[in-house]
Amino acid sequence: MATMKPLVTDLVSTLDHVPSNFIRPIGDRPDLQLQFTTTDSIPTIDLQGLDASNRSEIIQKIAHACRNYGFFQIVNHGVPEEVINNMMSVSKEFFNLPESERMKNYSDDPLKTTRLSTSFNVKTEKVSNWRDYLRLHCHPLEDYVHEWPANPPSFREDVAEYSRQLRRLALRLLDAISESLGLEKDYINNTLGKHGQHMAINYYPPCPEPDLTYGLPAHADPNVITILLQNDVAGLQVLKDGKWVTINPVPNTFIVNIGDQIQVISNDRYKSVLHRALVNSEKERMSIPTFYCPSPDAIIRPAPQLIDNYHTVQYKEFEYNEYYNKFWNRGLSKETCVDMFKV
Ligand SMILES: O=C(O)CCC(=O)C(=O)O
Repeated sequence: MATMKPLVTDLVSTLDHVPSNFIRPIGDRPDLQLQFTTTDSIPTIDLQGLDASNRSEIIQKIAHACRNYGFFQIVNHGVPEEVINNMMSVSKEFFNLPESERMKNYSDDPLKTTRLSTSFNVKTEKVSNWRDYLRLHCHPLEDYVHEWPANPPSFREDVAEYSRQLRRLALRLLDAISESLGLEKDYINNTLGKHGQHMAINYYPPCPEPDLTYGLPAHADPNVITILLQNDVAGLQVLKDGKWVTINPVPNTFIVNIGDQIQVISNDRYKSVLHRALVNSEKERMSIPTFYCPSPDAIIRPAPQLIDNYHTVQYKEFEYNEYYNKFWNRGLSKETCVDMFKV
């Protein structure tokens, strides 16, 4: 029976309606009329010269974007175009594999470090999302690469190279964000313990009724920063001053957003902002977020340098593990997880 198929990818060819478990309540549905009419966007920051003469100017731009948007796009980021193209092609090839081949990687256990799954957390959620995803842990690479899919044949090599490049980029951005807060360059780096790096390869098949469901509903990211690559199909929206702003795809550009842990470390100077993914009836959409994270045992707290009489302490201290488990088990929600850790 078609509805027994676990992945949306394998359901879609048999459907001309969205099954009832995907339908959002009225009042919580995307407004597709508005989707492409907005001309607003997020700042674009050119990283050329970040490690040399333009550093202070770029850091000021980063501070402005983190304070006012929680999101920015980057160009001249140093990741070779070929590495990006290989990552996108091998991901598409993976989702085009026969169902039996893809399903070798399937699991609905959020604790598994390599898994193909669907929606968000099928064990806890009431309404499903129009998304399949392959989730991978990427750092340290040698601990995880052997778990990754062996098919397509170049998958491990292409994804490993992309992960190395993205780690380098994430570390440069963390240094810059640290400095933009007036902290030592390595303050955030040192807070993260052994560091973690995860990746999702999100696959959103065309949807027969995209006005009834989401690829992913509004949520903020639980990690430190996210660096997202999207294919040439729009769908990502960011909340800015109460309005949803569509981030149209620009080739060879990454979208960076502040996660909840920077909101905590910055003692609320920077905000982890709600975003969501819409689907459409014509084209498959793909997005590949790299989630840069603390190690599970890292202790997270507001930086003492950012606490004073005007900025009283906003969060209690916690272990990242505790935060991350709460995030996965409570479901995606407009009430961000970070509020549960307020003093
Ligand atoms: O598909 C997108 O553009 C957003 C993905 C996202 O927010 C996520 O995977 O957490």
